[in-house]
Amino acid sequence: MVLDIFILLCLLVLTPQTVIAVDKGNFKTCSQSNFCQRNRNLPEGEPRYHVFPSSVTPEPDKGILSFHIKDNNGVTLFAVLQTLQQGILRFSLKEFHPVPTHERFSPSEFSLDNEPTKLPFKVLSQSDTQIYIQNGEIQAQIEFSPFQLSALREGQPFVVINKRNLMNFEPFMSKDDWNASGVDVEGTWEENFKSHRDSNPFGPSSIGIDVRFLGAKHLYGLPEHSDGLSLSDTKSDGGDPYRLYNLDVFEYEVNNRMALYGAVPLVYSIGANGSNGFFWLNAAETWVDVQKVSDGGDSVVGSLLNSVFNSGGSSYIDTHWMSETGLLDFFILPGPTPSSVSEQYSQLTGVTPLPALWSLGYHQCRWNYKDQEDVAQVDANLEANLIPYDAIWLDIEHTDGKKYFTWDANKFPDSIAMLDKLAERNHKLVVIIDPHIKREDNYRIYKELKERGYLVKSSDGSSDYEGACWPGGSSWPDFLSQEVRQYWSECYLVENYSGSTSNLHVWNDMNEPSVFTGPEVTMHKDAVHMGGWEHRDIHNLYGLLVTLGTYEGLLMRSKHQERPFILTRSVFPGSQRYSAVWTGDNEASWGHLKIVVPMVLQMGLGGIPFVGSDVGGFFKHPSPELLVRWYQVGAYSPFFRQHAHIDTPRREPWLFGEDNLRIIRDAITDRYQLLPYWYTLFYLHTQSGAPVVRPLWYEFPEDYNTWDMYEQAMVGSAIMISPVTEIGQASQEVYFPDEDSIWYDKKSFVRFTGGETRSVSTPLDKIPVFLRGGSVIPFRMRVRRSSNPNPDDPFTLYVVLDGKQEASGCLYWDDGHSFSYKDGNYLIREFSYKNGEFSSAAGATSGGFSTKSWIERILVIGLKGKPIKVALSSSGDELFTKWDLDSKTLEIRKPVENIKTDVKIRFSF
Ligand SMILES: *[C@@H]1O[C@H](CO)[C@@H](O)[C@H](O)[C@H]1NC(C)=O
Ligand SMILES: *[C@@H]1O[C@H](CO)[C@@H](O)[C@H](O)[C@H]1NC(C)=O
Ligand SMILES: CC(=O)N[C@H]1CO[C@H](CO)[C@@H](O)[C@@H]1O
Repeated sequence: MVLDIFILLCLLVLTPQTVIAVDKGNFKTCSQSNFCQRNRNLPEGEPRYHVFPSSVTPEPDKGILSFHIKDNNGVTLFAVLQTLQQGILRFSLKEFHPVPTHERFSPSEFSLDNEPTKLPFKVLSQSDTQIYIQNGEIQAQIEFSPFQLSALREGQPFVVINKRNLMNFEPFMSKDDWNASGVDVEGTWEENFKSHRDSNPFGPSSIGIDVRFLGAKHLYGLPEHSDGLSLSDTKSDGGDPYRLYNLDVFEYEVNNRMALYGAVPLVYSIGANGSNGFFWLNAAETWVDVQKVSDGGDSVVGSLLNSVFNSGGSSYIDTHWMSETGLLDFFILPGPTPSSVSEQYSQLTGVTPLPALWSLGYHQCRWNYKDQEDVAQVDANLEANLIPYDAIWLDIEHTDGKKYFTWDANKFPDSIAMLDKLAERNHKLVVIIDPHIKREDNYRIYKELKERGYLVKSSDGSSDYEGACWPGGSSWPDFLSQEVRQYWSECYLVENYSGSTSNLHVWNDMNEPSVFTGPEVTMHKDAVHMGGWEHRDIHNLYGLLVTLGTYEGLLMRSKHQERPFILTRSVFPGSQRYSAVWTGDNEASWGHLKIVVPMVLQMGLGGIPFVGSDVGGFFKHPSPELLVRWYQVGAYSPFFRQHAHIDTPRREPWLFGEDNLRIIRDAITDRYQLLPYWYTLFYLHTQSGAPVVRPLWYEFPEDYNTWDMYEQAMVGSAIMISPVTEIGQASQEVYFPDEDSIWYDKKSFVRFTGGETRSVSTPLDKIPVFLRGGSVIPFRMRVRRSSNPNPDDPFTLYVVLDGKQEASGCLYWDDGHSFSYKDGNYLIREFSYKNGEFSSAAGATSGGFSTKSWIERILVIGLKGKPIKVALSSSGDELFTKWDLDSKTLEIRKPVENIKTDVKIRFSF
């Protein structure tokens, strides 16, 4: 039986052409999920939870306020409110009495970067009905009956929890007690979906809460969905809530709230109260309803109340969070700006450490480069066609029978020679390593995992869990266990991974985990992990755990000398610390191209900045026009890789004629020239958690025209992209945000005024990219074979002036691959132009990196007029300049002999 289903599913998976779109019947709707129904159908406004006033125990010095909450059935819950840094509030809830029959899982250990710092609070008032405390600039108020928690700033609430009394906490109890409580046992205790039965041995234990964002007009976040950026009202359109349950959704659709590969239960609001965040820390299946309420937004009174954020009066957005099980644990991030929300979130879950510079270059991938000869050909063709690239990739066919950490000896007889040959020209190899392990006794890794009891167990708790994936019958390592992760890490050591060298890097795919024979193409929820945890408890965390094991392995391999590069498909809060991510198995269609920017933005807001899409679309064959336009989007995505399904025709850039090749090469060239800027943005991310590519409203929260935009995006704070995502589009409307801003076309330097929408012509070779007045942007114009053949190559600076004839910006630089920056081996340059003087100075924390790089060119864009003299301020020595009358740009040649030299240049008019 199992085999039949397996063969059927494999056929489906292997012959995509026969299937036009996602088979929705394979995936649950809320009405097919018992706990989602139970929570979604709760009556609004019926008080069910009350705080015992006498149990309220403030411990202001420790930053902990604890109390008991009683439900209507006499169950007592234990609640803790913690006051954290930057006004962050953390609330958690678990059973107290009666003693639960099972523990609740918390992913904190893996998701949180550190134990958050608790700060002392002040009790402002306390009575029999409420307690009111102060945490930095934020207040928290708990009302006792019914239980309600509000977060306030200057005494004005911005987020209210349990306003609608949708809080729900199903305590773990025996089957008899559950039955006695009057709720149907059918479907609550065990559940069937298609041919799959979930034994749910511990019974219902779902949790839920409603969260109101006062004054909010839009909510964003909840990656991963193939949807626009501003979350839609899930209650008004009769559809399902947003679902967070990591799944391998074959041929996913765009504009859809179905679950995808990753889950980050985090939202940002924007509106009258600026921007606030809410982070629900739970690794079980989760659904989130969104309801937008606008009362009086358009009335006169409403508009009189408008703040600088032009809120539209007293509108608000209600959300309802529902998880199948786990600790009820959430954080309120007070903002009040989008960048403060992302900073607060990154303080909790960490940041992406500085990536290796090469990983920001262009990646050439396909399922599959057939053999060593094929790899050599592709490498030679990239070089012959003058296309810089950093890595070539191998998909599952490189292995011996889909047994990872092995090679197909016929196709790759000398993988080490291949790796070394690539390394000679500074190219890398990335290979796929998936977590499904072929059940074959002569496969050493399987044998050892099995013998050591390292595999996930099936619901009986003793036999190894079995399912089908690429190799056929497979089992899955139990990555929840530190010992198992340690084993997995060691597999990456060069001495253990035969045919590998340190030039091999890693791609962890199928880590949702994808199980072709499992319910919804994933692991059964009643499968058992170490410590008796069910897969249900940890599901959304599994992919992160795989990358954690890999990350530690790659660190170990280099003896902590080299920054690991890992690409993952599945993510959870904290994944950003280990891996880059791509948006999974998309398809070659204009609709999928259009959804790339919002998906990249969503992931970045979710704290995971290193993200991109399969250029060209994974399934199906792109037209040359679609492929070219996709390269133009890819070149401005943080992660830039072409990839394609095994059944598609080859699509390397030189296969589409000279003109298309030239345009694709230009896009890739743009990427390489801007690498210093990209690298600096990743550095800035490590400092503040700011996404690298971000929504317009993130930079311009007060320009409400941007709040509903997602096809345009900011790359850092200095560059705006408005990529073409429609067929035959000869021109497009571009909105230039912020009426105080000035913008310049990146190539022609044509000037645009902020606050206006303008039509821009978009022939195929045009990428609409605009520079923001007020910025200094570092480039390296000499494009080589890859990102790093000549570390001493010079920099070029674009000094892009704003309306006040000012600009500022910075450059972060180091060796691009090691951890020596941690010992101060880096440089930071601060650039500015003000009062007619350009200056390059060491940044406050500048380190001791030594380099021969110099500044070969400074291009000043937006000068009011041609200066009569440009000279070094110190010596008065005049510099060689060239004024371009058409574009009104001034070029200064070879102004600085070393990038590290402090210099001031005086402009006389
Ligand atoms: C639940 O309890 C009722 C009696 O209250 C009993 O008739 C029924 O069989 C029980 N159901 C289950 C599934 O235990
Ligand atoms: C890796 O190699 C070491 C040393 O040769 C060995 O002790 C260890 O068992 C190997 N581990 C794995 C997972 O292959
Ligand atoms: C802190 C703050 O300004 N809160 C406001 C949030 O929005 C609502 C509705 O507009 C106001 O009533 C609050 O005062």
